[in-house]
Amino acid sequence: MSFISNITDYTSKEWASKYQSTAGKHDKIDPQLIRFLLEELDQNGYIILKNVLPEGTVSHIRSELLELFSDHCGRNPFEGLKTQRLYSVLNKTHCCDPLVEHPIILELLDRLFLPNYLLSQLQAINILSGESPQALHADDGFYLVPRPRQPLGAATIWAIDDFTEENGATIVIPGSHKWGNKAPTAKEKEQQIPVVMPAGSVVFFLGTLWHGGGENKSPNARLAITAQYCEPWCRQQENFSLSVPKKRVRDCSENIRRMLGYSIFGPFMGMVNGMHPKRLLEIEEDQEKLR
Ligand SMILES: O=C(O)CCC(=O)C(=O)O
Repeated sequence: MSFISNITDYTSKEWASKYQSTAGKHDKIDPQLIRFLLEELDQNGYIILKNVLPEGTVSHIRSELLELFSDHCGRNPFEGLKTQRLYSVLNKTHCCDPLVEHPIILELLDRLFLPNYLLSQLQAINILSGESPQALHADDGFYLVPRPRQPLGAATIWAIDDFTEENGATIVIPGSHKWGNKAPTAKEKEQQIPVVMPAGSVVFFLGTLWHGGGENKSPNARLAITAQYCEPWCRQQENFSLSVPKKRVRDCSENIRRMLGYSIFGPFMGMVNGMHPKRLLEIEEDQEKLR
């Protein structure tokens, strides 16, 4: 029994025979563009892709999301006392799905993380007029692996309204993804810049980058969608196994099902009753046919 000659032999083996992995099967993007973006990402910790979404898509998403927010704002300054957050987005609308699985984003994630990386959370964030700046943080800081290190997660923030210096554009500290465990000093905070970009654009950044929501000094709200991703062996922030019913999962694309956790990280992390989790979707489908 010596097929395991080192530790990666163990984790790279996928035993599932019926449910072959669908990782990396999305539309391919020009490799030169991806190489260029990865270099910039390595240098600054973030990249901005401008005008990715057509205007019609942006206005459809805006009107759908604005219907779904309640009047409630955040419960603490981190959530934002003048910020509306829409959680459990996948249970409420599928209008953000194309953003979650945008081919450029998946192509970048394919290069950064192991196959069958996961969606960690999806939410819409509406920063209202008068909101204060959010505390700067690094999204994968809850994985208690000492820094500096490779990111264990990455995030997108899609602008559904224009992001401006006045209306709460996300703030980033370029290069801070390379820092150690310490938080930014007052001097280092002087390097922070707002991610100014038109509606329909996206900022993609590594989980190790220091960033936060900006102060909204404008009279209008700033709407955004954030999808965050993590390595396939890390715990997701949103407990999708408990929160998204199988019926709802079946309405999602294969990419999204895989990223919700209907996939395994070799040899068998993510199993259900010793089997591939996709089997659950099939069982439910079969039961429905019998009804
Ligand atoms: O809304 C933003 O621009 C950033 C929000 C953020 O980083 C967070 O809520 O963790």
